[in-house]
Amino acid sequence: MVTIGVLRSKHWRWATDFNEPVTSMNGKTARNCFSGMWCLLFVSLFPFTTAIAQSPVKIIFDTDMGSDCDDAGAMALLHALADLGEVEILASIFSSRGDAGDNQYGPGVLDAIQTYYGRPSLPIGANRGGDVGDPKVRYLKQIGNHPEIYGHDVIKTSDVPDMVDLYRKTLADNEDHSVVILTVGHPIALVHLLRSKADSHSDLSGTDLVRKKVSRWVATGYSESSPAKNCNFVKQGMSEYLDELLENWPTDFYMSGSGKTVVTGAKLQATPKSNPVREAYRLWLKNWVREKPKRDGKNRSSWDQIGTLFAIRGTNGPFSITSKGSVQHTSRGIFWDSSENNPKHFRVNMTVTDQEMARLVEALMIVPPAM
Ligand SMILES: [Ca+2]
Repeated sequence: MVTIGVLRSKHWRWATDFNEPVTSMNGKTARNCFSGMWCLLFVSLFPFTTAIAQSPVKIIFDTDMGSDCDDAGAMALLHALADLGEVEILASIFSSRGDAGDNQYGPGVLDAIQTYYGRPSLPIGANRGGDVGDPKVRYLKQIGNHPEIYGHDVIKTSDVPDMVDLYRKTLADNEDHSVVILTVGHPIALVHLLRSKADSHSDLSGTDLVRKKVSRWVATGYSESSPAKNCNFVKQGMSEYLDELLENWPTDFYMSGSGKTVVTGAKLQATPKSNPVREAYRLWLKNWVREKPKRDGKNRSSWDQIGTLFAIRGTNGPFSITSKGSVQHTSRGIFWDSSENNPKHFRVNMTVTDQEMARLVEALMIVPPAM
């Protein structure tokens, strides 16, 4: 509990306030708090449950579950923070190619995890297209097609609404400027959302609906200054859509690129075998107990958990923001360009060591469901 609650302050601020140091209740910045004895004092004086003073962040979770296991880890962290009252999960979206093969079972994995955490009715939407997403997945059918183990009832892409339909319904049903969109995979759904027309959910075009309802888009991707062909934003068919998305996206956009050297997952072995997140890691890492050294033993990188943590805690978590700059896309890939300044673009930075972040992330990944 100490590890989980250590960076939570009730003074929650977003957007323009990001440029200022966030002051916690004892007058120290979040970064200083984490690294010193102030942490222990803070947690001692303010138990975690009493530190939550504001409404939970409303999130649509958009994932390419299957090509890596950190998506499953991010869902575990997301649901743990939902159990703690920090986030309200509005819907989940499987936006990787859902047209054929094992990718069809992506929605089944989302439902299995949501059912494990006591949210079996949480809406799921899926990509019916086949041009964006990793065709190689390691655990979708093995989990999604086994409701007798995990107790879920959504199995395949054909069991759920189209991703754009669910996006539009969810946005229309919520207050203006209240929804955070979190993508931890290829942001292809957002391209089609912006292109969408008025329908039974809303008279607004996709772009106008996003402008009215969304407060910010947080993405896991890449934020270094040298161009790279990032998996989420450039590879697997996404690059041809990216310029259109970056040019037309109407709200603030936060890019989180940290996580490669923050390794987590081994502690999931202590959770029940009925935990589908545990199974996702076991299957993705293939031989969980006898791991390949390059994957640092039993662990895996944590890009998606870090983006998720930021989407919920912002600079009240172990993060800072770079506001001057812009996400750029060229034939060499994407990068953070400090010489350009797009006022809607923000780069997310970690303010703690890899080991400190790993401890926080993994502690959240193994919290038992609250039900
Ligand atoms: Ca992912």
